[in-house]
Amino acid sequence: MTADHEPSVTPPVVLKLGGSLITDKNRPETLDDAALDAACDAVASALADGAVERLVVVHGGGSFGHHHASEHGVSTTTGTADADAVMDIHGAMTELNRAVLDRLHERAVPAIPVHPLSLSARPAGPDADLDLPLSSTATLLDEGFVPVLHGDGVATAGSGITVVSGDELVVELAAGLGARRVGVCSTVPGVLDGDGTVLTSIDSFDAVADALGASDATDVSGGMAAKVRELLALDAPAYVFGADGLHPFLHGEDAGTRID
Ligand code: IP8
Repeated sequence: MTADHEPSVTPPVVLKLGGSLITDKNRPETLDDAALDAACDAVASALADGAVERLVVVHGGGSFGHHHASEHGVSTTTGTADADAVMDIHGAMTELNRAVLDRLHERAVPAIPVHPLSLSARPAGPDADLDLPLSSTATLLDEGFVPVLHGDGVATAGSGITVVSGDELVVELAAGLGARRVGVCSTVPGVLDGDGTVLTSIDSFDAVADALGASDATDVSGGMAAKVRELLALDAPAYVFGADGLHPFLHGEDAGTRID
């Protein structure tokens, strides 16, 4: 970065790396080294070849956050007032975040952590939107960095600390930053119908509700149905894809299931 760096006006791409992709979700606090390396390779090459100018990365919890959240009985709707429980969950997520950052740095990606627990809040009321101030992330983008957020604990009016999922963060970031494309990369090749076939596109929740099952490992944030619901609410086209879809997605091509 130089002192005369001109902020770009190109809207950012928001990419979520699912916790199920980058960790071994069935073994506590274990990375999936090969998958994380491959994802970081794809991100680094898309930035290096100019396919993506401005990128925000969000990662999920996988066997880091979900394991601790589940042990302490904390979810997106059930909070805790126990500081030790919060530190277990947040500590595991910052450890995973550090691993993601390290691997991006090894590939010369200027990745900077943004920890939602320190920024964000859930106001009172069942329909209240997550409050995620975006000036830090927007300024990091303008300064040429790649902000890396993650599912985390979040201060919640009347409930102590609950979980904020990476998907909620993706929705807030995409809407608030005016993202041009949103990608959710996980271990499945897209959103599957009842026969296990990847749906090419989804434009209404009701049309696919029956086909969407629950996540099969510990996931306190709701699985695929919740993801689709949240992504449908966005203006920007969103894509759900597996590891093979990351390169095409970052290069502006369709990948997995398009949701809009
Ligand atoms: O894996 C949840 O994020 P997600 C993070 O995106 C924690 O649902 C703290 C369990």
